Amino acid sequence: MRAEDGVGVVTESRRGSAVGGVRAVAHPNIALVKYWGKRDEGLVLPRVDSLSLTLDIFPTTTSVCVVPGAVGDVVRLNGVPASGEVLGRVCGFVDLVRGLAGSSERVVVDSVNTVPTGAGLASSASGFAALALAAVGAFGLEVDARGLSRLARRGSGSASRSVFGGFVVWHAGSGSLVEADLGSFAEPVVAAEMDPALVVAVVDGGPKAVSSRVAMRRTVATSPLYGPWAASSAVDLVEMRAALVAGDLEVVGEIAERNALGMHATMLAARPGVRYMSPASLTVLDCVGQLRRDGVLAYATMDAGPNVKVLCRQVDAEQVAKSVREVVGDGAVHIARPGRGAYLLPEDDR
Ligand code: 2P0
Repeated sequence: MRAEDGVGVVTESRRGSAVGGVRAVAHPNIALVKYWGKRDEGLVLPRVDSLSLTLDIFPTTTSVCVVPGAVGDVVRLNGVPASGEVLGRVCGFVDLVRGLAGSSERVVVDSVNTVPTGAGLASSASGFAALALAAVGAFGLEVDARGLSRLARRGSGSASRSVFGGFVVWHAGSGSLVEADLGSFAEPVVAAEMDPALVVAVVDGGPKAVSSRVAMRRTVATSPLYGPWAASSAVDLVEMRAALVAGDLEVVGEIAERNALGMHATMLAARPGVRYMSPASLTVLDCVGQLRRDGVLAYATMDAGPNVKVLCRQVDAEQVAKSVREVVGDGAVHIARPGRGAYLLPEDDR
């Protein structure tokens, strides 16, 4: 990234080396047209456009404090010092921001994630969106929303979408790697008034057997279904945008469900296959089908894990949650509504 790409120069007066640093909040998002497969791993460039809904639950709050003279970065997640791969990933991201700022100063990163332990929901989207916003503030960089989305993308692809609230599209970018890097950002999409809710059915909160990074790589490299799914996903995106403009939540749900099932089909056909759906996931899918037969607008989507998210109307959310609760046994069920994009906490709130 360069200054002319939406990232400005350091403004000394705004640098966040104050006590407490700069603190930012971001929420998770759930893709209704999925991101699956990278064109370039280093730049985190996707092969497909995706479209998501930012949620109003489970925010991540991250503070970044520049510590002049410190010899290394310190990263704490929920108060516990990070190590290994997680530490490396966060420090690698802060290195990017340091590079933009022309700084070599070290930081303390404190990130608090409110996803309940074992909720089985990815926190990388909210985590890197909050980290990106706090880090650019701490290093005194002027970054516009597009630049922030491109930066968050480098931490985790889906984080590019959590920069914004509501329905969000993430453009894959095209052309050379340099051009695609510039063109791969998220932005809000036009949508008519709707009352969407996502009922999150946690059927298994355990760690996933295969990380989404590894699963994506394997799917692109070996699945004969990946190309056809990517092509159909481009059609899904066009139709999804039209359904959002029309405010037709039924069609939004139909497209989201077919897109997710198609994504899981690409993984099942990878060699060796990756199966995130569990018997309990299928039970929830059956429940969603029954809700529809009973006349309730309800459509399912699933990500790189066994948990199922059910898109419905807010007025039906309690009923959907009750039906899902009856089939998830010990699992938990959460109701989410559209949430806002990443934002800074005011200094007097630090
Ligand atoms: C999505 N997922 O669109 C898709 C659907 C999971 C399934 O984005 O490798 O954690 O850090 O760019 O963003 C999960 O992938 O992956 C994801 P990286 P990320 O929400």
